[in-house]
Amino acid sequence: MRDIKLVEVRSELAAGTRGASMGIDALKVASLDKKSDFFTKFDPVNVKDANDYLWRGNEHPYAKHIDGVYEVIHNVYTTIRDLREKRKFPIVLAGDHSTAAGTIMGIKAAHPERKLGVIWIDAHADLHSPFTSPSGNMHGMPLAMCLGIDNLEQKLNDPLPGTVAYWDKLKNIGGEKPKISPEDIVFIGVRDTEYPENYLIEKYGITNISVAELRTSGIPSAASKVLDRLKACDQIYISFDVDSLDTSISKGTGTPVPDGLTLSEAVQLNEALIKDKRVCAWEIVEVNPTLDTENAMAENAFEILESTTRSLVQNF
Ligand code: EXY
Ligand code: MN
Ligand code: MN
Ligand code: MN
Repeated sequence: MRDIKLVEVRSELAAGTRGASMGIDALKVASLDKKSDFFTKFDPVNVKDANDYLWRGNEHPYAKHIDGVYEVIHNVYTTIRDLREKRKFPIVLAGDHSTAAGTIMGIKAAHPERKLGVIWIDAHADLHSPFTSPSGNMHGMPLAMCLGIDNLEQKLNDPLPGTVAYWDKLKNIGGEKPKISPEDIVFIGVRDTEYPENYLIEKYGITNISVAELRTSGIPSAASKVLDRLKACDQIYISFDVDSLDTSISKGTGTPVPDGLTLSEAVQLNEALIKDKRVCAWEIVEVNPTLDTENAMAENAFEILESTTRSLVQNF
């Protein structure tokens, strides 16, 4: 496990429901229930969250707690940048999905010369900005942050100047330029989007491999199609949002959506994707044990974490 570094960030400022910050510890409880020694093999880095902003009230309509979200994303960015500069492979356990923006910014800052591809396994596109978000929950915005996109053509909201100032600061973490390009994103399982996101997906021709397509083509060929779509990329980051899974597995996540991946599809998919030598970081997010009486989501998420890491180690 010499090159893998476990990174924990118990963020929950940007989720719609409370409890995502406890997802990491729910994973650890699940590992004990499964009598696994997984967590004994790592000395994790714990990134400082900013959840105390939840008690300060929110002055930012359309981008809730963006001041705190900026802080935690910047903390993730510096952590990931430093790890990647030391050529470590970060496996990131996070709370809400907003902090994936920091992971992307950190990966890019360490090797700006390398084209970065993103495989986004999620029920959602997470392409909103404060100008378009229907909820103001920033876990729906990480990809727009990294693309540097405001999407004013689809403007729905009028964020305050102070909110826009923070949004601009967020987009410029790790440098002014966009960290990724739309053609370097591949969605898998995205099935719950709003029209401002559909507009961007359409405008940039972003590929989305649906659950149905995954089933028809089979995981191995779907995985190679995804990796081939990113053939121009030198490095690839995989972001796994547990709400990509089917709601029959568990409701233990903030924004569950029916007709998702089965556990074995998710295991096989991540095991196949992570074998590509260009993959440089893997992240799992949005486990919320407060929404799940028997911790089923954490148990399934842990199985995906453990099998994906095993596949990675076998291919180092
Ligand atoms: N698109 C919806 C919104 O922006 O409010 C739902 C976003 C859910 C985001 C979760 C992390 O994937
Ligand atoms: Mn997400
Ligand atoms: Mn470099
Ligand atoms: Mn999601």
